[in-house]
Amino acid sequence: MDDTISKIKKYVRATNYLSAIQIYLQDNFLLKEPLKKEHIKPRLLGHWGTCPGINFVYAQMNAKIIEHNLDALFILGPGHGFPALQSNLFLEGTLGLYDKNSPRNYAGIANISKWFSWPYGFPSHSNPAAPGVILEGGELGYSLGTAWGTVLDNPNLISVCLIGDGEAETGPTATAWHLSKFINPKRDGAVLPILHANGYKISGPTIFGRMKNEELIELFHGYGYEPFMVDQNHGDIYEIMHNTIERCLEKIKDLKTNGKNENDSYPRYPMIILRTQKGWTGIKELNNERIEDNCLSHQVVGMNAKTDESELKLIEEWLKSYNFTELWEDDDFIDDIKSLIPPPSLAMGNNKHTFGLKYIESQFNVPDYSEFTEEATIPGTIGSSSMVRIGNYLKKVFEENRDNSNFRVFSPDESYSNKIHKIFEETSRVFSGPIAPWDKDITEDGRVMEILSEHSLQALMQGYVLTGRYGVFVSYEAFVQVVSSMADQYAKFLRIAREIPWRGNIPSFNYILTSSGWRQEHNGFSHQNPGFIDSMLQKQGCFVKVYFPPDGNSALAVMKRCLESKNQINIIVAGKTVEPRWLTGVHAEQELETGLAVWGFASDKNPDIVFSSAGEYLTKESLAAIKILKSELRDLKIRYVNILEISALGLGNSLCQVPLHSFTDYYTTDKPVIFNFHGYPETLKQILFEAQDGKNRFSVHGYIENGSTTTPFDLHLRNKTSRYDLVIDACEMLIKQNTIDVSTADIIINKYKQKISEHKEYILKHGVDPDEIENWKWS
Ligand SMILES: Cc1ncc(C[n+]2csc(CCOP(=O)(O)OP(=O)(O)O)c2C)c(N)n1
Ligand SMILES: [Mg+2]
Repeated sequence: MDDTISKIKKYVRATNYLSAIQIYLQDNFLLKEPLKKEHIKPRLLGHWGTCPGINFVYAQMNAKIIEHNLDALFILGPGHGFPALQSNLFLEGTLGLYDKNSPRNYAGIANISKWFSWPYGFPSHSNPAAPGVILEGGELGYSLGTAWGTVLDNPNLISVCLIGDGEAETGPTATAWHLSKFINPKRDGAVLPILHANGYKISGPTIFGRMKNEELIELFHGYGYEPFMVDQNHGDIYEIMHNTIERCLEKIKDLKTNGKNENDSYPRYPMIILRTQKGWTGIKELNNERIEDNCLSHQVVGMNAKTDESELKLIEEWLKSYNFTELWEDDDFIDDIKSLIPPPSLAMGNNKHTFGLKYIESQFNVPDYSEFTEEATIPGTIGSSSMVRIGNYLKKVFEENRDNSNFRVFSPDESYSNKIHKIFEETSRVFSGPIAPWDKDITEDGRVMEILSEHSLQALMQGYVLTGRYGVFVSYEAFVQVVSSMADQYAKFLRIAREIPWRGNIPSFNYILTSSGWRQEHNGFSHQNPGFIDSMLQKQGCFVKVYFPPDGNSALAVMKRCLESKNQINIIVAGKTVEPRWLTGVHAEQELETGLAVWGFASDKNPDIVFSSAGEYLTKESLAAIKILKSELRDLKIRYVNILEISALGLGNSLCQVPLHSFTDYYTTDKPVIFNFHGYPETLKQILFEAQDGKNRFSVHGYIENGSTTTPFDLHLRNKTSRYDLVIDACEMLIKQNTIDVSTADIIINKYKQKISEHKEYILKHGVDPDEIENWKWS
């Protein structure tokens, strides 16, 4: 063992050196000549403090991977420690496999150093261009949840997750500790969480860093883990870590063989609390301030090295302290170090699970949905619930992939309330804790992840799909906003990953946003927020697609399309209430081809005005408005255009897949268009911006942040998306166009203004919408 420990020490010395030179040097990489100012980069960028701990863990894991042939991947929470990760990828040779400029020789060292944090070079944080990386590490908090997602249905995988002690203060990390309670030791792999208690974050101490060892052990024991302390103050930390990882691996093996201990509520997974000094082995003191073992080592130490002789000297002494030339011979690392490099198939940076579908052999069956479609040949007559349709279909998806074990649904306690509970005829919610006889649809081998933490679900699903499996995240529309920022980080990761040729395809990340604000009139204002799609539609290109199926049949067609797609973020906005059916399965498929369609049954040739809508509730109001106008103005010619899909590129899927039909094919060149949009009007306006032709002919209605506990129709009135508001708007537009005269228009406008005030009186008195609204039908 002494021999292994001494090799690990050399390995870490080498990676510490490489981490540091990436931050500082643009030349003289092996310090063959005395360090001069011109060797220092003009702009010093990077984070040193966290690097030594990362290097320490990576090297220790390599020794164990070789010893036990482990299938292990590495998830780095503090992605700002990228110089360390890069050093390890370089040393183990993975980087050279994917980047021809970074072979394991002097030219490779020069390349990673010169180009680290350099314009058009390597980014400063871990990123998708680095092999093995499946987490954009810039926004902290998501490593642990992502790691648990990777091991679901991967029984032999161990995901080593290094969590910063600052990162551990975040909400998403706090909740992710609980994810072990949804892990089935036999069916799933294991995460080995390592809390990197280096004591500091950017500019101060961390909560965990200042807790006593006993307090930390009690905390994590209470969370359901078996915590192991690895502390620099307890002896040779290299030896302690080496032995501790061994004990953790034994513990994981024991859990997999024997399941949870009968004294425990949940499977008790091991975790490590690693106390190292922040900036360990770096500059100890500068300007009479403590640097090593203090937050001042967080970023670049000696920022003035290029101009200040004494700082330059300090840096030279520090770099020389690693004696790198002793670790490097014949243009490669010495044998002691190379002996700790796992074979490429086992190297953490090259772990097959981190390449999406590239090396994953399992099949995923996306079944036909026709058996779930409903009769809709007479549009608008009978009702149906999109979410119930989707639930029926998802049950079949589970059925058809029973043997593949590569599909899961992720939902914050809402499978029932979001009406997809049909899936529980095929699977159940997973829970590895005690299950009471009266608990419904909960087993230890279910495939539905229900934890009331959108953060945990988002992270789990990221880990799951990035390792080549399939999923659907079903959320209340208003509360998916909780993970807006995470989804944004994921979108950034995906956007770059799509351009990296050696990364495999990734199953799409599918969201279903339901319990729409338009039918949250009973829960009130807090439950009304269509903002998630707004931020996601800022993502340029066509890898984020938002679908607004207008009814149950189209919801089925969209769901299938999303499950089949790759490398996208799909957002389906679908209601759960019973609403009119408009499209047959065939019509739904046709509309899906273009993403928007003129609905013939509601349209005339050569229209005077166009109505257009996205979202089932808004579609119903638009069609009801058309009916009213037709009854008031018999000669008026109207067209109705349904919008099924939107991306940042515009309405419809045209630019992404099929040739773009001209915008004017749908919306004419000069006629007024009244949009009724599910989300904020501004969201649609930003997409329509390029279509604006200066004629002021577009009027966009949508959610304008007026909500309360009220009736469904009153929500439309308050937001001016009701049929009456649309009729009034249409008349005003038609006056401007001289299509109708002012006096005719005024009569209609006043009539529907009157209707609006009568409605308020009616609901104040009766508490519900009038029958003509509640039971409105198209025909
Ligand atoms: C969610 C989030 N908030 C704030 C930051 C800014 N930030 C970057 S590094 C850092 C400190 C991280 O401390 P820790 O997790 O302990 O990492 P380490 O000590 O290993 O560098 C902070 C607050 C961030 N990246 N993400
Ligand atoms: Mg820290």
